[in-house]
Amino acid sequence: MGLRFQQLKKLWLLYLFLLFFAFFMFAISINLYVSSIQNSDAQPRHPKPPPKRRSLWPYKNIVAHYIGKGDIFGNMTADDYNINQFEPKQGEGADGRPVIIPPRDRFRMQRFFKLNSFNILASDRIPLNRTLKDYRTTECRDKRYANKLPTTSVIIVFHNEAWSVLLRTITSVINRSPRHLLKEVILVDDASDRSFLKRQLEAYIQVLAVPTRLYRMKERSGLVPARLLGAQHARGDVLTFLDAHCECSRGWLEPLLARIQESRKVVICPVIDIISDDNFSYTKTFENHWGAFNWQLSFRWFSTNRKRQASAKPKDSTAPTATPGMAGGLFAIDREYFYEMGAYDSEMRIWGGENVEMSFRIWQCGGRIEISPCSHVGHIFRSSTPYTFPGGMSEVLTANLARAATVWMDDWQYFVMLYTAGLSLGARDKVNVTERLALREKLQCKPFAWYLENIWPEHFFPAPDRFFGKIIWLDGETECAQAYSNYMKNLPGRALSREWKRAFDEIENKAEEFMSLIDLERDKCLRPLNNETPRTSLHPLTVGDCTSHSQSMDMFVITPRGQIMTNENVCLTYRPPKQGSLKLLVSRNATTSNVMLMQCAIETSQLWTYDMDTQQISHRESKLCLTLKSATNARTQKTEKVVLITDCNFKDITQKWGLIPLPWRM
Ligand code: UD2
Ligand code: MN
Repeated sequence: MGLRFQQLKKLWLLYLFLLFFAFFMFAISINLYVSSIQNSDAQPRHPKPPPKRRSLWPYKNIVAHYIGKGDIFGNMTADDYNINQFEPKQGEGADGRPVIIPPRDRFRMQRFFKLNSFNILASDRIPLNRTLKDYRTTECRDKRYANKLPTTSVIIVFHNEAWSVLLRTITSVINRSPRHLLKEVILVDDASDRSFLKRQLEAYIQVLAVPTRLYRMKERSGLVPARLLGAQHARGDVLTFLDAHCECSRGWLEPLLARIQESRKVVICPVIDIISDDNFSYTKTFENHWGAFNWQLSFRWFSTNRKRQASAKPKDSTAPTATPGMAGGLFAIDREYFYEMGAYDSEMRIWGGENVEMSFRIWQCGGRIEISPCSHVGHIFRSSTPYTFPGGMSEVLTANLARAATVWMDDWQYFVMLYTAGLSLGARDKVNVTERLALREKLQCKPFAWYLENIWPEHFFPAPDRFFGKIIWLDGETECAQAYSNYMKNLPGRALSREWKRAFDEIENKAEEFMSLIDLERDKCLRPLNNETPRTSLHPLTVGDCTSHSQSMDMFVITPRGQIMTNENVCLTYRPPKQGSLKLLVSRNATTSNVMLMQCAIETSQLWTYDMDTQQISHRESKLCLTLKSATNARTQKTEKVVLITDCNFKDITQKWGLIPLPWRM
């Protein structure tokens, strides 16, 4: 009897163990599955600004996002697609706090994520009027605005937006805007097919405290045609555009309207805070962010200090900052000025490009774009697109970008077409932009060169007084390296000139010859050590093959002052390793290099000189030379070639570099 009991007990234990093990494996596989659908990468997408937190280094780049590929709705059914599970719980998400989904709902949460590319279960638990903190600085809170400000129509366009998210956007607009300033809310449905966005939405908006009207596009067109339809019906003095997944925080509207009252030629944007796509927490971002575009014309945030050009008083922390580019979704503009300036390019479809076009157009045609630090609006940044892209995602996006580039970028249109994935010079012939060119003529807009020089002087694009091309390592053996060294060594007066400009001019004369001599297999070009885009943090450098990767970072722009820049606003930077916290950063990169690619700033650590006589590139301040060395990777313990700076020695073959220009304009 005692024996049977013992055996039974063992069996039970085994059974329990197996059960536990099976559950464990199940949980792991679910997790793996979910991360696999969330991490796939493909097309470029809008980046979110970084949350407000301290960093070790004052300049940093902003993480960008990539759209997941694959079929959008996976195993979702029509019911899943049309179901509205909004069920608010008192106090959930209050003050912008995150929502925690109970374990029993985790699987459903992951399954439904794909429908909107955000965690709809979290949103469905938060009341429409959830509280947020006051994200403004004391100065902003204390600022008094005139009682009589222009009125505004808030225009929200959407395609298949989730119910709770759309209505929370509208509710936050109504609850946090002074009633006398908010003329109306205008919704434009870009041919959604979710059932709750039909009658149910129509009925809901009837009872709102502010007149709210809904217009529908006859067929799916994109955010530009939808916003144009909304604008047509607007009666407020100012048009305020918002995405359909935002939350306006306290005091968001007055600074925008006040700035337009001050100057009707200002297009004014709020600070865009982050609503988490995962738990719907609201995170404040830095107020001193501004934006511009990379070589592929994707919008990017930057955080280096800019002069607050908008204000007469130099130290007014409430004054807006001028920004060369706008994110595109959230801004206010005087209604008449919107039309005077050519509204939008109505040929732009679905998504993308319109923010590029508007940024260039407003600045080049005499207006301004600014960000008001006192206006905070949260936006859900998603890492993939939840909706369909009729016409194909890259086709639509490149057609929109080709229109913007052809109309506004003059010589630089060739640059973006040559070096942008998806665009080619042929893209130019496919677009008909006659009307937009006539608009540019009518408004007597300034050239793109003016925009770069005056509005975005920190830019990292090529320019007539800059070098653009590859930096090749002159190992002394390849034909190209030899031809280059010989040419340089025989230039009269070369030893006296340390001017980059002189070098650029001399090289330009021989550009074609050097380019034809480059041997893609044997010549070695300066480039980042790792293959990823050095957009975030710091990246060590090496030399590698000189193949022209369209998006890669082995193409450099050198300014006459000696900044060596590349795409994404990163610059060749001297990082002395023994400097307190800097040491930590360098060692995290797991090599011993003291030269990195990192965000450009006007800094002596980023200024270099070129000696035509010895073909050395040296760091101006320390007078150390750029050298190719073998180093041990601290993490992998492998020996790899890294570029760093060491004492100069004109005989040292590992210190010789050549500039090979690439064409960038016609
Ligand atoms: C950003 C902008 C967005 C727009 C876009 C470039 C922010 C916060 N957002 O991307 O406003 O400028 O860059 O084009 O700056 N929509 C339609 N029809 C469509 C596609 C989109 O109505 O065919 C709506 C959509 O429901 C949303 C808005 O347009 O309300 C913007 O779309 P998004 O949120 O997918 O764009 P986002 O934030 O990635
Ligand atoms: Mn959006």
